[in-house]
Amino acid sequence: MAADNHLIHALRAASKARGDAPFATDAGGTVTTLGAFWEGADRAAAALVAMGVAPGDRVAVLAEKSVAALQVYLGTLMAGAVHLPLNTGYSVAEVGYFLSDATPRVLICDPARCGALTGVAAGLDRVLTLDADGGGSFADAVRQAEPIAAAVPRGSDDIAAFLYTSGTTGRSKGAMLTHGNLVSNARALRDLWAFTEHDVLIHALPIFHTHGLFVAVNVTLVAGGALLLHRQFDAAAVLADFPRATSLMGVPTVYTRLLAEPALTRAVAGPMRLFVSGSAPMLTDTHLKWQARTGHTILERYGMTETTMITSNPYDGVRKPGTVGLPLPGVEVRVTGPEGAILSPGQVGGVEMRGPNLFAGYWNMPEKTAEDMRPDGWFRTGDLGEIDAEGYLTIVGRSKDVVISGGFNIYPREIELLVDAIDGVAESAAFGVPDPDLGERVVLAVVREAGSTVTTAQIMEASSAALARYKQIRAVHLMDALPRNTMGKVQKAELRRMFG
Ligand code: MLC
Ligand code: AMP
Repeated sequence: MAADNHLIHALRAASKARGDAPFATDAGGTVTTLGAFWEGADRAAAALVAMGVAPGDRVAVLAEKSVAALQVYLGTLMAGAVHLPLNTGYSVAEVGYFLSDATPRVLICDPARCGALTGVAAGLDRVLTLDADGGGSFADAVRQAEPIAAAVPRGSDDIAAFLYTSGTTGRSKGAMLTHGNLVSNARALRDLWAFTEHDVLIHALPIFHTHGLFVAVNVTLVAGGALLLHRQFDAAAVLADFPRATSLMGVPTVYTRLLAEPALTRAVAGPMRLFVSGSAPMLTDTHLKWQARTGHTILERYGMTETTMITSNPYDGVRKPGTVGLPLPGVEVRVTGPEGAILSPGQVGGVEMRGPNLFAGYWNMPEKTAEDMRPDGWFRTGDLGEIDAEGYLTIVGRSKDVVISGGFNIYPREIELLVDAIDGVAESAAFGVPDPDLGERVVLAVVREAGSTVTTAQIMEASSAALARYKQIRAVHLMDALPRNTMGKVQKAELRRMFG
């Protein structure tokens, strides 16, 4: 039996004896010290245990970014339970799927969303509210709880979190991440990116994904640094924080939107220490514009939900625009051909990785896990890439049919299944086309049944109710037939060429 709680031990070590140091400053300027932050997390843990949450139970959270929401994350870990964050933009039907698949014991949700979820949350033990200003029934329970005496012991192989990632079949898969996965990645990134207790990170990303939670929050905590919390990304507000920050993490859209701000100058950005980008490919053009405007070279890294971070450009050393850098210490990366042969530098193939950051598998989907995980521990990422002579990886495409819009992944199959079910639709194909702001946006080609009068507006309307906003179809094109190859497979590249 583990004597300690592996992840909490790692995340909390740098806070010891620094209780008065600032940890989080929210949009209203309220500062929470490290001491107050952890005390709140201790109380959240006790409140969850008092509600009957036991080791291994899932605690689902659908809440806006706030200090209290971060305390729920850590409190859940301290209770020995599994953190299950959900995108606050999910539709009721989407949330219903996650609740039925992960069967959490408790759901903590934004009061604005809770009412509509009554039906889909009916099977849960408890549904509690938490708003971004620290109110709600869960917040009340936290205030009344005595701090937990000690975190429930958990070892490195115990599950810390479920993060849902969309699937090629249209059904999302719960990636199970262990305490060991998250500890190894947080420490590796802290050391690689030289994060210390003097760092102040601007945090304007959602906290229901790897980037905003396990990269931004875990790295800051493990280093003992501080966060400037933004409710959501607003370019002017982020820029206004540069003088009191050291670092920023963003998806490429964050950087292109900042570049559109006339106030972004070398003088404003100069004192910052580090700009990190990831979650989607950054154009070399954006790298070069950022260098010219600010004098800084963006540090691009690459990762995914199942693996957290895999590669990173160096902090000291050459950051090569267009590449995602070198494998993190302890992580192995290789590129393979269709038969699994390892390819030489410069050859394009499937990117595979192996390391302490690789997840434990998909919840309740052993067959899906086996599809992507080789018996010797190598994981097929589904990305296509090449490694250069110096070991830098470049992502050149994806073998999986996914659209990445503003750093959010969208699986076309999920949209096609919905649209195909609309009366009058014979078949559909969803695909991504380039978008100057979001990188890619979703477009749909539809073939109607003979005699059908269903309109593009009706198709957009029928699908929008069931999907989170970020997955919405931006344009519908009616066609007589979808372009197919001789195997009968829809040619999405051809559709992109026609409508891109
Ligand atoms: C918002 N919208 C999007 C969208 N974000 N549509 C498509 N793709 C997106 N990413 C919708 C809104 O609902 C709105 O719809 C309209 O687009 C315009 O909204 P906006 O106000 O301009 O967008 P904004 O809210 O500013 O969001 C843009 C963004 C955000 C880029 C800041 O999408 C974001 O925070 N992305 C980060 C995602 C992320 O953290 N990914 C990491 C995954 S982890 P309407 O119709 O209402 O006007 C991972 C692993 C790794 O990938 O390596 O990190
Ligand atoms: P997700 O499944 O949401 O975690 O998204 C992971 C995917 O995002 C990866 O498989 C890549 O396709 C993509 N990705 C992440 N970082 C980068 C990057 N720096 N460059 C290109 N693609 C990236």
